[in-house]
Formats: sequence, C-alpha cells, structure tokens
Amino acid sequence: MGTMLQKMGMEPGDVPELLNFTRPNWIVSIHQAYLEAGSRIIYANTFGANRRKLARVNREPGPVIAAAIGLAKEAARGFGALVALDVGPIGELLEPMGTLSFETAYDVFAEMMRAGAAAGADLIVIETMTDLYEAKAALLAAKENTGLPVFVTMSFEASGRTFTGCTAASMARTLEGLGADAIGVNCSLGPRELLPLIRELRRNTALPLIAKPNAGLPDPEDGHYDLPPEEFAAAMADLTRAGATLVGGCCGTDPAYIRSLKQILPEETVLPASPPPPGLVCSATTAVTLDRVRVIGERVNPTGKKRFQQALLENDLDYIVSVAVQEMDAGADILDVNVGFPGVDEKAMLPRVVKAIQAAVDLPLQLDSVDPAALEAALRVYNGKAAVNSVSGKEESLAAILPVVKKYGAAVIGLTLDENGLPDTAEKRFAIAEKILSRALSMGIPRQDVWIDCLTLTVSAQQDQAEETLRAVTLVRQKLGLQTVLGVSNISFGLPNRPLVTQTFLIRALHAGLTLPIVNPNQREMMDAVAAFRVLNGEDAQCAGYIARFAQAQAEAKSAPSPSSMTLEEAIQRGLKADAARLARDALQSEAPLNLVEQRLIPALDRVGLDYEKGAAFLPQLLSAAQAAQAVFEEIRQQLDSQGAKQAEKGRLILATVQGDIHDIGKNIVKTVLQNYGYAVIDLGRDVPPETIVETAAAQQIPLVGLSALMTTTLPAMAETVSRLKRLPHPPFVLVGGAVVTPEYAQAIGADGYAKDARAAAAVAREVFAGL
Ligand code: B1M
Repeated sequence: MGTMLQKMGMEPGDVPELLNFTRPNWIVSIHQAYLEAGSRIIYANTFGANRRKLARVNREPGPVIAAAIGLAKEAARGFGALVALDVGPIGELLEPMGTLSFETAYDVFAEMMRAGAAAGADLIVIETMTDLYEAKAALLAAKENTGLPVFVTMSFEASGRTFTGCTAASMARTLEGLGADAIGVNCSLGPRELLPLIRELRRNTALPLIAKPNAGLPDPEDGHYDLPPEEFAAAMADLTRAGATLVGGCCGTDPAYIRSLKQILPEETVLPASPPPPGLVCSATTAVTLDRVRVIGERVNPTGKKRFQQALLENDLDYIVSVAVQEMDAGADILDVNVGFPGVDEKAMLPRVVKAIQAAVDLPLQLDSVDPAALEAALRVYNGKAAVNSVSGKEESLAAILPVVKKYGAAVIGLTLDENGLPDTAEKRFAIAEKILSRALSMGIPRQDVWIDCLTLTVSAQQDQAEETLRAVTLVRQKLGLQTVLGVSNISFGLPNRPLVTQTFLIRALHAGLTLPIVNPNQREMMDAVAAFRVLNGEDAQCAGYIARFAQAQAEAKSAPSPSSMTLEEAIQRGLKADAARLARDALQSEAPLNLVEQRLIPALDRVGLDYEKGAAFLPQLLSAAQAAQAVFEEIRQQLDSQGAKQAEKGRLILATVQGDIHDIGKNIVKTVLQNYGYAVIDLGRDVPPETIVETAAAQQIPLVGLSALMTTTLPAMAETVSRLKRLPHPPFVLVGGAVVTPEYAQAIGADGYAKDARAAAAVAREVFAGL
C-alpha cells in the first residue's frame, strides 16, 4: 500500500490513512491491482490507524478503519479474496525502553481491533513489529476483543534479531502460546536474507508461516530495492520450501512482484510436517531450550529472608532486581519469582516485580504463586513465554490455574499432591502426575509445557521419603518423558553442613532423572554439581563449560560478586540503580565528582555501548545501564550543588540535545557543571528541533548556545541547527560537544567552539562571557 501510494503521488508527511477519505479511488485501485495480480488476502489501509497517531490529525480510529475496510471490501468483491485489518506499531516505544505502558498499548490496539471487527474485516494482521512486548499487547487485544483469526509478523535485522533484541525462537514460542493463528516476518530485509529466519521459525512452531520481504535490499545511493520481480519470486520459492505458506511482499513490491510470485507458487502448498519442537521458555531476547539440565534460581523469594521481606513491604524493587541479577551472574538459566508474604498484595506486586526484573535481566521467569489472579496479572505483562509454579492435583487448583496457563501459553509445574495431601509412595505421586498431564492435554496445553515436581521433603524429619521422591522422579521421566522439577534445598533443612546434604541429594536426583533443579545458584556446591553432571551426561560438549568454569582460579570461578564486592562500574553495567547510587556516594568521599564522571561513569557506559554494538546486550540493558548512570549522576549533582557556593549569575546560555537524539546524560552533566560555575542554563531538553533552539535564542538574546549529539545519525541535525543559528541577525556563539563530535567536525559545520567534556565546556563559557 505504502509503495503504491508513493507511486501515485502521496507526499512525504501525508498521513496515508486520511487518503481513505480524500483519495478513496486510489485505495480501491491499488487493492484491485494486487487482486488482479493474484493476491488472495489484501491489507486494508489501516496500518497507522491508531488513536495516538490519528490524534495528530484530529481523527478517531473508528471511522478511519470503517472507511478503509469498506474500500478494501469493495475492491475484493468478485475476487473471493479476504480483507485484513492491518495493524502496525503504535509509533512510540513501550516501557521500559519508552514511556508507553503495556496497558495503554493494549487499550490503543483493542480500540482498533473492535473497530476492524465491526467494519467486517475477515482477519487481523499485526505487522512490522520490532518489540515482542508490543506484539503481545496487540495479539491479546485482538484475541480478547474479536473472534477473528490473527496473523502476526515481526521485522528482523540481518543479525537475526529485531532492533529490541527479540529472537525468532522467542517470537515463535511466545506468540504461538498466546494463540496467534499464523506468524512470520515482514519488511526490513529481502527474501534471501529472510531464509534463515523462516528456518528458525519452522524449528520452533507448527503454525503456518508468513513471509513478506521487501523487494531486496535498498541501494544506499538512491534507495531503490535491488531485486527485480522474477528474482524476487525465485528467492521466494526457497522460502516456501523452507515452510512459508503465506507469502507476499512488503516495501517496493508492486503488483508486478505479486504476479511473478503467483506464477512460481503451486496451487496448493502443503505444510511440511514438523516434529513438535522441544520444550522451551523464553524472555524476548533469551530462549532456554529444555534439552539438558537447566537451573532454576530460587532466591527471588521472601521465605526466611528478612531483607527481602523488608524490600517487599517498602516496595524496594531495586533490591529485588539486584537479587535476580546476582542469580543470573551465578549461572541460573531460569528465575523463580515469588513475592508471597503477609501484608503484600500479590496481585499488584507480582506484575510490578516481573516488570522490574525483565527490564534488567534477560532470563526467562517462572512465576510462583498460589493465587490465580496474581499469576494472571503477571503473565499478562511478562514479555516472553514464562513458566507457572504451580498447579497441583487438587480439582480446585486444576480448574483455577490451567485455564490461565493455557491462555498465556506458559509452561506449568504440576505438584504431585492432591486433596489427600502428598502421597508417601512414588507410584501414587506418579498417578497424580499422570492426572495433571491428562488434564493439561485435554485443555490444549502441549505435553512439553507440563513439568512435574515430585516434591522434596526434609530428610531429617522423614528419612524414607528422600528415596520415594527420587523413585517418583525416575518414573515421571521414564514413563511420561516430562521435565522434572525439584526444589532440592528443602532436603537438608535442620541439619548441620546443609550444602553437603543438599549437593549429595542434588547429584542423586540428577542421575534419577531430575532436569530442572530449583537451587540457590549463589551456592558454589550446587552449580559445581550441575557442571559435573552436565559433563557426565554428555550435555557439555568437549567438557567446554566445565573447563571454562574451573579454568580460572577457584575463587573467581563463576561466583557472583556479592553486593559488597561489586564495583561502581559493575553496578552501572548491570543496571543496578540503588547499588550504583550507594557506590557513587562512597566514591565521592574520596574522588572528585568530575573525575568520577570521566574515569568511571563514562567508561562503564562505553562498555555497555560496546556490548550493544556487538549484539551481546540489547536495548533493555542499555536502558537500565543508563538509568543506573542517572542515579550516579544524581549523587554527583547533589555533591556539586553542596560544594558550589552559588555564585552570582555570570550569564545565560542555552543547552539542548539535537533533534532525533534522546541521549541527554552528557548534556545534563554539562548543565550541572555550568550551573555550578554560576551560569543560568536554559535547558531545552533532548530531541529538540532546530526551530525551537533558534527561536529561544533569538527571543531571549542568548549569547551562548550549547548543542549535544551522541549519534552519527543526528549530526546532520546539529549541522542544521548551527546553520540556522548563524543566520540570525545577532548570531550567538555556538558550542558543540558529545561523543561523536570532533573539533574538525565542529569547524566544518561552522560551530564556534568544541568541548570534549563538561570541564572544557565551562572553560569555553568563561572565555565567551569574558569577551562580551
Ligand atoms: Co544509545 N547509542 N541509543 N542509548 N547509547 C549510543 C550513543 C551508541 C554509540 C551505542 C553503540 O551502538 N555503541 C549508539 C549510536 C551509534 C551511532 O552513532 N549511530 C546508540 C544507539 C544506536 C541508540 C539507539 C538508536 C538504540 C535503538 O533504539 N536501537 C537509541 C537512540 C534513540 C535516539 O536517540 N533517537 C539509543 C537509546 C539509548 C538509551 C535511551 C537506552 C540510553 C540513553 C539514555 C539517556 O541519555 N537519557 C543510551 C545510552 C546510555 C547509550 C550509551 C551506552 C552511553 C551514552 C552516555 O550517556 N554516555 C552510548 C554508547 C557510548 O557512548 N559508549 C549509546 C555517558 C555520557 C556522560 O557521555 O554523552 O559523551 P557523553 O557526554 C560527555 C561528553 O561527550 C561531553 O561531556 C559529557 C561529560 O563529560 N559532552 C559535551 C556531551 N555533550 C556535550 C555538549 C557540550 C560539550 C560537551 O557542549 C554543549
């Protein structure tokens, strides 16, 4: 639609959805051209018809969507084609990367979905998503507000991830679990580049797969796509062989492409039978396949932990996140999250904690509660495929928990106890496991998503039960082939030298068939036992993991830094706000504030930036590191404020981060330092358009304007701003800075000065105001 509207004369900046009213004949004729070329599903012109985008042109989504669907149906008449409500991204980043809450995003999508269904759409297509969280909000909105089939496609980069770091495996498992009817990829790349992605999706789902690539890759010079229709169609044939059964095109694919594509497609495409994928849980960025022993961390749990209980009661999410980060560092694969404690409203707290942890930790989470309402609230906001801990064999539990697990596509732990309590023989526990499995299967929960916990009892109290638990684990593993879970620590309760007993039991349980031990990953004995077991069980190829673990000195081997040994740099890199602020306060006792910025804060952020560049960290990590850096900066600011005897105002100046750039940590540091040197700073913020800066400078006759830019892509906005400032009748002195700016570049764009850091900026200001 976009490609054709541009060809027909849509101007840059036009809102395509308004053309449903102003150019209905264009829209109908575009649909018809594609239908004549062979399209069997057409997307109505509703991609951006959401409340947030349409508010800018004072339109309501309902009438826009009704008009668009009406035009598509008019065109489709006589072709027997289906009309899809087309739903694109809202256009704003969701929390924690942006400011839009998950709940608001859901409401925005729900309104579109209801309008599309009311207007008579045959199906819903959610497309061009780059954030799995946003795709989830849209899919839930479609499922909960309409009965229409829903397709979801996301846009990936050549790295195999979306720009927020989502993998094809995480996408497939999460969206399939949530009930999508078909999934796939659209936009960003050409058909050749999509092949590995389609293969990866095929490995992870039996759903029909969609492939809608661009017409190749754009020429960097003129922006034209590089594949002609015939080559496009030939490359698409590889995608159909790899399993794509719904095919089409995105940017650059005019009707000639669809015609060529139609010619190479067989009339009936047979979905290749694929074996059920192995069990898996995931966050948006990390998929954990259950094909080997995986460790579930147990520490995000208040039981017996005074500090954790206090954190829950005081809503101290930073502390809770720091516990999760430590478990991740210690090598856990999945984190159990439990916030059940007297005085805590679990239904409110569990989702809050899930949101906080998933912003800093990219491991899959296991949501642990007996309250179905709390579980549902947390599953709703979880970005990925979670596990639920737990359901039991009790009728009441099965009836309350399994529907929630099914709706959100989670895995579930079944506890082998029922109305009669925990049986004392392995066979009776096995019977309960069978009952839970059969009930889950009858509800459509796949077998690989049912995990069984045969329950660990305290050996000092019931000595014979240790053996029964191990026998039950073996029965479940061998006869049902399910994943087995055990919270092993309970075995040693009340005994001296607990780690020894727990480790011995863990080793026995692993050999009995335990696949998902729930342990304290900070206890070296437990992780050592798992590492050794992985070697003996053939899970650790060439013993590489084991050797890496013990190659370093024993003291260093995989031990998580305790909060007391953590450095300020580590706290920033891990995004631990409270720890970072505390360590900054300590450091400021002996270090000068600006040295702290230059020698510790900036290098720490540089390392995060490097990891991001290498694909070892993703946007959420970048963001949490930035938030931790801001907490450090706040300490620095307070210190500077308390030191700097406020001097008389030496002059007024403007500071701004240029248009398109939201990096403002550096600009804020420059601001604080200049304020402390006695200048009054008019802070125009970040992402500031040139006209705002120019108008403010002119209206208030400001002699010095400081501009900051952090990205190569926003340097042109800096150049543009400088050039407009220089055209003023009384141009101000323009100072530029920021990590990408060099003295040469400053000179080339006509700036009057360059400063490499905040101190240098203050020196320039001194000179400028002295010369006035
Ligand atoms: Co992003 N980011 N980021 N980011 N980020 C960079 C800049 C990047 C280099 C990371 C990388 O890939 N290695 C890369 C840019 C690549 C390029 O050049 N094209 C990048 C990218 C790609 C992005 C996004 C596009 C990611 C995405 O969405 N896919 C996105 C951009 C959104 C946008 O701007 N439109 C994005 C988003 C973010 C966060 C929101 C997560 C966060 C910013 C939070 C915030 O600022 N409120 C963030 C962060 C933290 C970074 C890194 C890691 C750190 C930047 C920083 O704050 N440094 C950065 C990597 C890096 O720089 N190593 C990166 C510390 C700060 C104190 O230093 O700003 O240089 P700096 O300031 C210094 C000096 O430069 C100087 O003084 C300061 C103190 O001494 N100075 C001036 C600064 N301004 C001055 C003005 C002056 C004088 C001196 O006179 C007026």
